[in-house]
Amino acid sequence: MQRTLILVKPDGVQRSLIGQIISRFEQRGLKLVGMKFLQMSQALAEQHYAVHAARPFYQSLVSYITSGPVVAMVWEGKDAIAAARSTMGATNPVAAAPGTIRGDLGMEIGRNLVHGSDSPENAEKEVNLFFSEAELVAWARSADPWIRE
Ligand code: D4T
Repeated sequence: MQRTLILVKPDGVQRSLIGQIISRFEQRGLKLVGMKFLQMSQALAEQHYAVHAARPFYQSLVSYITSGPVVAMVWEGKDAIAAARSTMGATNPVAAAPGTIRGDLGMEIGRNLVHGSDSPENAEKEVNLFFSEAELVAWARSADPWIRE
């Protein structure tokens, strides 16, 4: 079973899209095991986006992600990372397929509504950055036999 960190970014919160975005992951069949609402500090944003520190868009990325509250979630499932990323759509919403979160709701790469971990290594790091193990809930979902073979 895999876990992935998903963020509803400040534009998703400000545009009242939290519920819609959560629904996409929930309806897909991923299982929610952790959730919190917070405003990211500069330090947390710099840690979260450390891999992009040398990129030209880094400063605007950090100021965007710290500009308002975010919803941080951990979703669990078989191939959760790939499943979540396909639900999110391509990084640039203009290139994202219709039916994906970014393809349906976004227009610009700098306002792309959601973040999702891109590898098991990064998922583990990112989950640990936002959540302690005690904040993650192990629970049995009654629909599981209808979602997983
Ligand atoms: P995140 O990390 O937000 O889930 O996005 P992706 O995994 O889909 O994309 P990424 O790591 O390549 O980029 C991280 C973040 O930077 C923004 N960005 C990216 C940007 O503002 N301008 C750019 O040219 C690129 C490549 C969008 C997502």
